[in-house]
Amino acid sequence: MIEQKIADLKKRFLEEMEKVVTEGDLFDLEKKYSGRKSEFNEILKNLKNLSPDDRRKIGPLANEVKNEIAALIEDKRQELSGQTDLTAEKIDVTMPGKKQTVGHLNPISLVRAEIEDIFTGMGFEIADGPEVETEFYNFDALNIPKDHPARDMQDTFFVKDAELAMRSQTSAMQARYMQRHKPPFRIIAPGKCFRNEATDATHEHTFYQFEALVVGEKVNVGNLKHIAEVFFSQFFETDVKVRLRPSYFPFTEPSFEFDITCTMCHGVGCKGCRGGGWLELGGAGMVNQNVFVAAGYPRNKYQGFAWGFGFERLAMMKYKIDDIRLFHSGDLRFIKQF
Ligand code: FA5
Repeated sequence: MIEQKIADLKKRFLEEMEKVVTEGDLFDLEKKYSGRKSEFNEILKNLKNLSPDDRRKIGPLANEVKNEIAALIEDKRQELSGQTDLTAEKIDVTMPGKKQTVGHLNPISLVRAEIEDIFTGMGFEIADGPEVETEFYNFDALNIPKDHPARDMQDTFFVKDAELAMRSQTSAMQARYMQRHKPPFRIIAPGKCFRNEATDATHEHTFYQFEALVVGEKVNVGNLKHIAEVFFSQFFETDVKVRLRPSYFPFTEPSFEFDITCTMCHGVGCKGCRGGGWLELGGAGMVNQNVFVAAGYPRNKYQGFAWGFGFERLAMMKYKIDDIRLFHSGDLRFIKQF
């Protein structure tokens, strides 16, 4: 009799299982067939009232069916939860995306990345130095005499109560680097410089320069000119010629003012170069032997060239920007163009 009851129960369970659609249905079914108050549990509870013989027969059968039901319920649960996840994770690939606003790089950063790219491509290393400098590196090691006007408070920002200055030129990196490295080497040193001057369309109190310094036993002015021409031609993506005019810097001998052919008219003369065909770019020269000595090298063993150009000037030429003050203005109308 009991065997029949168990068989019926199982049959009913299987029939009802067929109809289970949701996790709620399954929950009810589980309660009905294997819950504490289920018919099945009643049967199990009553096993103890059976004769030992019946108990031996019915006990294992009841347990078997009980486990079978539990396993089927578990399988169904897995199946249903899998389905639920699928619907929850459904992605509508046709939905339009959310627009992400992307920031813009300041043209100075663009120019810097490009300069570094071109020079590392030519085997140069990038050197970095402090923006607050000692007077030694900013002036003394550069052969700048104590009474030189650049040391005047009107030109340089000094740090109060300390023999420190805000670096007024990246040339301050020259002796710093040379004290730690032996020639031959070629580096560029890009970075911020500060000068105590009134700002106008072409001057800022805070601006960027990049120093080039190439030292070896046979470095000459021809190397300076050639490397500069290769660099500028790549940077402006056009054929650029370099012109050196005599000038004076305490840390170079000879010293040059450095011009390049106008990138718009290629030297013919146009509005951009005020008809001259040339654009003035910065200072350059052969490293003064006094600088080598200050950095700890023997006199007359090495030769080197150096230059210092302003980033802003290059960015202004490249992107046709007519006021240097725009770079640090924080004006989004400006920055969003890059
Ligand atoms: C120098 O600073 C030298 N150290 C350059 C040098 C290096 C010569 C190595 C020889 C050997 P000068 O003061 O001319 O030179 O500045 C060089 C460039 O820095 C300028 O041509 C300009 O592009 C930029 N610059 C200088 N002052 C400012 C300023 N106030 N605002 C923006 N750019 C500036």
